[in-house]
Amino acid sequence: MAYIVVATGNAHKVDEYRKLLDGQNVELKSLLDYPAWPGVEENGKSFRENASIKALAACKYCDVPAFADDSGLEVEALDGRPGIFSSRYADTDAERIARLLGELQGRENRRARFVCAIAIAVNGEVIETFEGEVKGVIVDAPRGKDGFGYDPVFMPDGYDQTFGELPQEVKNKISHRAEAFRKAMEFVENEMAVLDDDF
Ligand code: ITT
Repeated sequence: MAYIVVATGNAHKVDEYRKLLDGQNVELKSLLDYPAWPGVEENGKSFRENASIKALAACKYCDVPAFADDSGLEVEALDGRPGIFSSRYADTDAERIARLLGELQGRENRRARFVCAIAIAVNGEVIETFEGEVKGVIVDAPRGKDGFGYDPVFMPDGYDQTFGELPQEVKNKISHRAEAFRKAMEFVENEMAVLDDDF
């Protein structure tokens, strides 16, 4: 069976992608399967740039088609922060959430969106990037134990539960990652003739 590498060391992302790929005739590996992976500096200025940097580095290192996801939370009242620095905002998920809630204390505007950029790299080249988003609000205190990152404080529009409370199947239908991935899959299916040798 053909396999593809998702250029992430984040086990939660791998889990979400594995479910999104359910039923496809492709095996998913991640950088967790490459313990000697040296890492790559995410020094891009946008989600798309960072996704491209990660996808390209993994494609070259693993010598197979790779895709990468750079994602994060943009908060309106913080002028879009933490944005591409969502992972680097603090050391642990609990600290990231505590810092976010601290910065939002007393702010009326709780609007935020999760963004995900996916880049696909084949034969040492980034061939396309895709973006997805999900809009919602930041709640006052963490709710729910599911998901990862900022999930317990993010409530998507149209729901009264956070991503930490909603079943993973629901998050995987409406999330930024799911939307970007749907676009990526559509592209791969349409371009299959070109990519057939590689996928
Ligand atoms: P890789 O670079 O190895 O993929 P990472 O976790 O560092 O792993 P990013 O650089 O893309 O990934 O940072 C994304 C951060 O944004 C992530 O660590 C979370 O804090 C947050 N984030 C992204 N998607 C999320 C989601 O679906 N739910 C909650 N938080 C999310």
